[in-house]
Amino acid sequence: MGGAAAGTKWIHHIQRLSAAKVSAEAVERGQSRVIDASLTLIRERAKLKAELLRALGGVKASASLLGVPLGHNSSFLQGPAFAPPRIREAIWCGSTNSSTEEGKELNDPRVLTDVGDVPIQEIRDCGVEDDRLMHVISESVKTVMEEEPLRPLVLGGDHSISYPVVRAVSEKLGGPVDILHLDAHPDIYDCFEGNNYSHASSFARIMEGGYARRLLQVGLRSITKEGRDQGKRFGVEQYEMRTFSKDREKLENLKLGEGVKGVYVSVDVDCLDPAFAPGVSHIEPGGLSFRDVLNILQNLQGDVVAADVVEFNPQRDTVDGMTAMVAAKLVRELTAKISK
Ligand SMILES: [Mn+2]
Repeated sequence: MGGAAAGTKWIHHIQRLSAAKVSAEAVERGQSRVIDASLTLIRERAKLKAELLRALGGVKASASLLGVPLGHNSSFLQGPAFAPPRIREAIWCGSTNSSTEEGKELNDPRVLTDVGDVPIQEIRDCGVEDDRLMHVISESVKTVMEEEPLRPLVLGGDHSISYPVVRAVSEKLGGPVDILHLDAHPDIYDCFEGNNYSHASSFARIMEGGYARRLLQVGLRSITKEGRDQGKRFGVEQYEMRTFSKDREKLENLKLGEGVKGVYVSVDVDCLDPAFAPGVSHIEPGGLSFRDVLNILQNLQGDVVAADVVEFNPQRDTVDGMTAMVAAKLVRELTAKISK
């Protein structure tokens, strides 16, 4: 599976529908109904979870998992579409306990809830194109934020989903956020292989949209001239692995989000060295250790309003699901940052 061929594998159900002589009006009607039902699903789940927290009282912010099983905007493998259920399974794996490192109890619904997945495949099955699909993802995120005190902790999916998620967070909060982006790649191509929504272009869309004031990219070690040029163009603070030992002290003591609407954290699992996380599409040696990432996250000062963990590819994981556990621990520690 690779390149354009992979991109066509799941899409264009619309062609099947038109081959079956379904009218354009009927297709449009079907798409609208499916999208309405999808948003209703998320809205009702979010409400269900939030009602309990509001009744319990005293919760200022609570992480709520929202799965976005989307893999077709990847330039290589599409396995990240299968990640959300594997990450959930690993979060609750009996091999470990339910506390975060600093002692928050994940079994407590005031700390962590789950509103399920955006039904990406079902929406695409009725021929919905990406402009509209991205809009549905944004609306789903806003729907979760509507239900205070829930804050979205998004399970990808490939990295293309960060664009509609950050857009929603910024629009909902009414201004830009600061973004801490951990990744081997800057994902800031103007357009990649003809796809504006490519997982390699999501941060170009975010910066163009004005959804971020500061964007800090950490863990970079696969960056082209265009990646650096685009970084300069958008004023991105790019921290490359080759200078990490020099930058470490600064990155392990970050203070972000002052004067803006908060902090968004986007973690591409491939920010980690493949020794720690082999289950990713783009194996890129020379990365961060898991403890480096935890030091950066745990010491981060700022109000984390939402986050995502993306690009875990279960189809490339070890047989014992090691990377699933790694992704799950990232989610657990991000939960600790968000919930209060
Ligand atoms: Mn990456």
